[in-house]
Amino acid sequence: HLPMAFNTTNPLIQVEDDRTGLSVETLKRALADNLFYLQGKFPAIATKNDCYMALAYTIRDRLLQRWLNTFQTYLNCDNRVVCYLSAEYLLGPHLGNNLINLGLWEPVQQAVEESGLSLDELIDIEEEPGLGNGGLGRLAACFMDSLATLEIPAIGYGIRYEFGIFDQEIKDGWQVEITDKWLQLGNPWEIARPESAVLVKLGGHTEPYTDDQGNYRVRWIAGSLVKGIPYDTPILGYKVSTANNLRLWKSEAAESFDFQRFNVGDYYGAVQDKMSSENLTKVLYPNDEQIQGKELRLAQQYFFVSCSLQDMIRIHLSDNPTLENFHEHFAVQMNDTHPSIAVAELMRLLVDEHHYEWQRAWAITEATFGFTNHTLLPEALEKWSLPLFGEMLPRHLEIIYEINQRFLDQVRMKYPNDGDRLARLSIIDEAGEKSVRMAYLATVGSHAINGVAALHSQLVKETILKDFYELWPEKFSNKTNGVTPRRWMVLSNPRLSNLISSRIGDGWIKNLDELKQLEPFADLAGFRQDWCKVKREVKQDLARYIHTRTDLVVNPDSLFDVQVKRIHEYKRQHLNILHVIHLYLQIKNNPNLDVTPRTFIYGGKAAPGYFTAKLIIKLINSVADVVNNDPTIGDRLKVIFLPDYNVKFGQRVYPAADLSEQISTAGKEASGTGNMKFSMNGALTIGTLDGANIEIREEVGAENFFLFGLTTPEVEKTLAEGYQPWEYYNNNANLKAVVDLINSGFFSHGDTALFRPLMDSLLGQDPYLVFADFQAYVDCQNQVGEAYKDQENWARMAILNVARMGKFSSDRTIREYAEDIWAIKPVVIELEDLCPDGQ
Ligand code: CRA
Ligand code: PLP
Repeated sequence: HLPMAFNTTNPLIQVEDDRTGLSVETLKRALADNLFYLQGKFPAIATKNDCYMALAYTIRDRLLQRWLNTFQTYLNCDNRVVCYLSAEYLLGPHLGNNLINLGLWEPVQQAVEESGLSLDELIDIEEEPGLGNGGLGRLAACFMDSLATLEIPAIGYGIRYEFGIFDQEIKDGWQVEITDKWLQLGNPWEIARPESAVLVKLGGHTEPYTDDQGNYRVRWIAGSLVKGIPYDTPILGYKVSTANNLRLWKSEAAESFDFQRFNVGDYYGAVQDKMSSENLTKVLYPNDEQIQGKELRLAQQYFFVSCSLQDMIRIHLSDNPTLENFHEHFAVQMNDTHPSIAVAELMRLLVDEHHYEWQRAWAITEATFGFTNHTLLPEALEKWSLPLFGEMLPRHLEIIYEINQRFLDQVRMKYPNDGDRLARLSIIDEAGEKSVRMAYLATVGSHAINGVAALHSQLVKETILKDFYELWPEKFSNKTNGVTPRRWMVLSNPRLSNLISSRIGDGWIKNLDELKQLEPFADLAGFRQDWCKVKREVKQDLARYIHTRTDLVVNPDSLFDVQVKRIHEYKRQHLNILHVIHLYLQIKNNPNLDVTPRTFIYGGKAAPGYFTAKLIIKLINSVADVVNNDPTIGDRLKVIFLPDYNVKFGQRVYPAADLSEQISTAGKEASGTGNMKFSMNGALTIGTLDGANIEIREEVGAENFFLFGLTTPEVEKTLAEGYQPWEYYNNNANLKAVVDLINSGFFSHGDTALFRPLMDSLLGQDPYLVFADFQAYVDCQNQVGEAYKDQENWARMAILNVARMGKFSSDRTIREYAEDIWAIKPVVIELEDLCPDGQ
């Protein structure tokens, strides 16, 4: 129950209207009040950030009741709660999204304007929490939005990195990484809860002992202790009263000073421990789909998992006598293998600390966890070498050995005398340097395993987890990713959203399938006209933004051809730029060529240690330099690399795209979610049969999708038959001309060595079949160029794309998880006070 003093209906205590009132007058007063009392500024000397902070606090006040009521309701009811364990949450700024979900946009806009400020500017000032690398982290953020909107009891658990994904600058065409200081000016959305801190052990050794009842037990004598402090952020549902909690852990020293050392005069030694403990959550590893077997990374993973499980156990025991029914209270989903140590940690907590018998503990563990795989790329599959693992987590290594032994006994029973199979299935990889295979640990410890798009889930069963699938086919399923239409349509594209709502109402925002009602409008010339007008305005907005960021002028009537995503060879940004060079050559060779004017827009970060990806960025910028400054090209081609691709920038660029580049090598992109954001905003896709592209094409219709390239089986066959990329180079004059031009130093001021490593790798190995798909891509791009000339028909196709995107709402995805994996039902949160009698 809420303490009496906070009971809003208690007549003795009046919660000030300034903190809850929704009228424009009250909002203005609250804004001024917060500026003065929280930021400590007179309006005359307040910075834009002060005003943003004052507004953010004004909004936070108005969601607090929802947040507290939500938590209280979950404590008081018997419903299951889903706990999403994710090392990444790429949230994006909160303010605009919260205004939309609270339904407060209009009054707040008016209040802000009447206070002499601009809402757009204040929204724009917010530093985004970039606590993720890309798709996986952004997916977690969309899931949190959908969980709250669907009123599903949920807690998101993760890490409060002090430095999130680096900011990218481009200097002389190269990527330069700048540390992200998102917390520098304060974070009004979080509340620290030091009273709920937990302790986490690391290192040390284990000791067997016999307890009072004569039971054999093991105890873990830690080498060091770290304290986890939770920081809570409310995640609001759209126009419901649910505000779920996102609980992120920050590490601190268990004792801020080692007093013994301090007393003997070793001041620096005493502070040392404090510093190394705080390092744990300092920085996000900036690698997307590339493991770095670094000790600190394993420590981060274990730290947040242990904090979260201890937190769940505390919550559970506050209302239950034992942990016997823990799995009935919590469904825990592991977002890839990053939190998979959770399987061993829950076993340790149950067996060592709460003295459950192994088999009972295992049944609880298995019933608790679900595991989502997000990639098949071998370099992304997490493995920890035994010595590193054992040194940091000695008890967990013993537990994993025991899990493995019992598991392999089961396998032996089903497949007697099949040593190869045992080696293939073992959680411990015995080949080469011995290591723990985290995907296997997650699989063995979960009752449900899923991939993130139909093709990917199929490939999971056929490749990396094939033997597990044979063992337990019933555990495997597909959950195709989705994205939230609140952020990715309503917030980022208000013009289009208003146009849609003006015709079919606004029910689609919560039930995206209602977009279907737009279909007949595709045939109405008047609607198509309105559609094109909106698109042009949105493109103009982006053109203005490009101008302020790069000084380049782009033509909003040109085809905006966009590829924004992490830079990776499998995503093939280099295939895209080869096509640009091909077009450039075509025009140079035939200056009067009638080509569709295009603006190629790129954005994306490369992992700091990924040399080839960085070279691809340099190549794009080098091509841009030449093409944009060549007078014979004029307005026909422009190439832009917009630095620092992040959620904010995504919100500007998805709505403005005409063409969405989804050109990964078939079989490599598990799902993609950018592809969905583009289509939802009326871009047409040029894409391969990969990830969710396949399902997007199925939904929007093959005639409204530009398909090219080898299929997954064709890719495998080509590689198996001994792929020779240089044969494509020799046999294709277009490709040869492009490659020769790069190698001649034409884009590098005569430096013929600069792009050699990239070109040599393409000519020699080309593991992602850029050359094999080149001509098909060029041909398909020609079709795109032709199609764009017929603006009426293009608009028609774009409208049909949007109308048929219902499936790709993350609401649908979450409903599937809730029904098939978590067995969770919604709980409606009432905004009236929970205990009107003041008890
Ligand atoms: N890099 C996949 O590559 C997918 C997202 C979310 C990725 C994307 O195709 O859309 O996950 N995989 O499911 C990943 O992070 C560790 O693996 C991604 O974002
Ligand atoms: N980064 C950001 C900021 C995003 O918004 C998205 C979109 O989902 C991604 C990365 C992932 O993009 P993609 O699915 O195209 O790899």
